[in-house]
Amino acid sequence: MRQVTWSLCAILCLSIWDVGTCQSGKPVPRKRRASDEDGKKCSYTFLIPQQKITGPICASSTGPEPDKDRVTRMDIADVREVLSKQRREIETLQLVVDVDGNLVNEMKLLRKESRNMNSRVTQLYMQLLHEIIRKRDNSLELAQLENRVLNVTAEMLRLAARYKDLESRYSAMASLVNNQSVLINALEEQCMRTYSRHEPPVVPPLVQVVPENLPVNNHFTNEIQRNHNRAFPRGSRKDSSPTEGPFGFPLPPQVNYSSEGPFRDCYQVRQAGHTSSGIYLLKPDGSDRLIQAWCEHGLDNGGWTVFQRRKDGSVNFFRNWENYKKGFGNIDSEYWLGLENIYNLGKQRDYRLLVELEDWVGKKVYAEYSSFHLEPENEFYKLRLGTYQGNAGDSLTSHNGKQFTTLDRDKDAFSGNCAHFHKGGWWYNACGQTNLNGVWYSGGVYRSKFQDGIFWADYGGGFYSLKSVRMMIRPID
Ligand SMILES: [Ca+2]
Repeated sequence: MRQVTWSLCAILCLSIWDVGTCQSGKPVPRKRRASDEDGKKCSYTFLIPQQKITGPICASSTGPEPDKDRVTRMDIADVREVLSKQRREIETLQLVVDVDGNLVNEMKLLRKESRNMNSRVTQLYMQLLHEIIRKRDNSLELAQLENRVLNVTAEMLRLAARYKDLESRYSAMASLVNNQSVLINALEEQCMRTYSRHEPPVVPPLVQVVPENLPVNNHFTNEIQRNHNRAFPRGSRKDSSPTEGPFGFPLPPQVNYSSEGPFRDCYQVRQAGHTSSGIYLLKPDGSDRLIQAWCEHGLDNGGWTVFQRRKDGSVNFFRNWENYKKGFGNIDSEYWLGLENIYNLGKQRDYRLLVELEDWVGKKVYAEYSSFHLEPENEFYKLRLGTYQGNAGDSLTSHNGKQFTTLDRDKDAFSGNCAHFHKGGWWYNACGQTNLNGVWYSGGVYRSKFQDGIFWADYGGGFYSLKSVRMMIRPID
């Protein structure tokens, strides 16, 4: 029974094996049957070893097979050999599969690494692109700067050429001027020679210098102070302070401007209650013009209308008739109120005139005239004065009754035009003992061919130019 079982197992194994071998087409010469010539079917012979039968016998329906189909030990050995060979091949294949698996992993790693590398390369490419764009912008900017430098350089060259051209033209002009100066000098000399041959030069007589009144140092100061104490009886201001001038004149006030008015004169301004000196609006009776004038309220109870002031040489007084008629200058500095305005003021009522003079050591003197007014323009603003009192000396009475003369209108008693010699406008005689509209010289004594400074002959002489001057009027009390 055990032998039958083993035989069946062997046959089963062989049948499985032969199915595989037949399907793979390998020849098995000793097991092939005659009917297998077409190679598609296999048949097997079952070999049952001889054994001693001790039980019932199972008979095959087909009967015993011939010997040629029996499986031998050799066949089994062959089968085993084939099996081991197949196993080795399977192992080999397994190894190959393992190797392939490793390769796949490596490939995956490589792909991942490749993706990273691609990302990195893209990033670097963008950086490179950005850098290229930046450099290109820098290049453009550099090119623009270079163009600008070139333009500036060209402009500099053009200016240099222009400067050189101007320089040469200036040299030519300077040479021409020099030649003309020489020519003018020659003509002047010729003119003077011709002039001197025919008649003596027409020059106004110099006013007499008054040595005792020269404002020099202590002697002058004491003299003036003494004169003042004697000759200024009204004492004007009771509230004089140490900061005021020697005659109670206040220090230069701050500019005060009032929009009230207009008033007929500064006396009316004072009567209206204004006590601050400054600029006020006036409109004299019979005049259709509003004017501004400086009202002095810090002197002798105030109410003085200032129509002329010199203090620093800031205004040119060598002007024509029209200027002197209408007025000029700055009200808070040097100015001339205008002949027509002075005429209109003076015809309102009876006025007196105060002339205030200051020398270069800070001392002030005055000359006062008991009455003052001007004739109308058709009388060329003839000066009308009353009697003198004061400590400056009377240098104005000699001008009383004289008409006004300017550089373009000669109404003086001199053969020439006094305004030309004294460089101002005034009621010149022939020509003058005073010239308060002359040239403002700094320092007092001045050098000039003619007496054209701001002088008051009786106070310093004709060659001492005063530091400051004011002329003002107020109604007679
Ligand atoms: Ca004349």
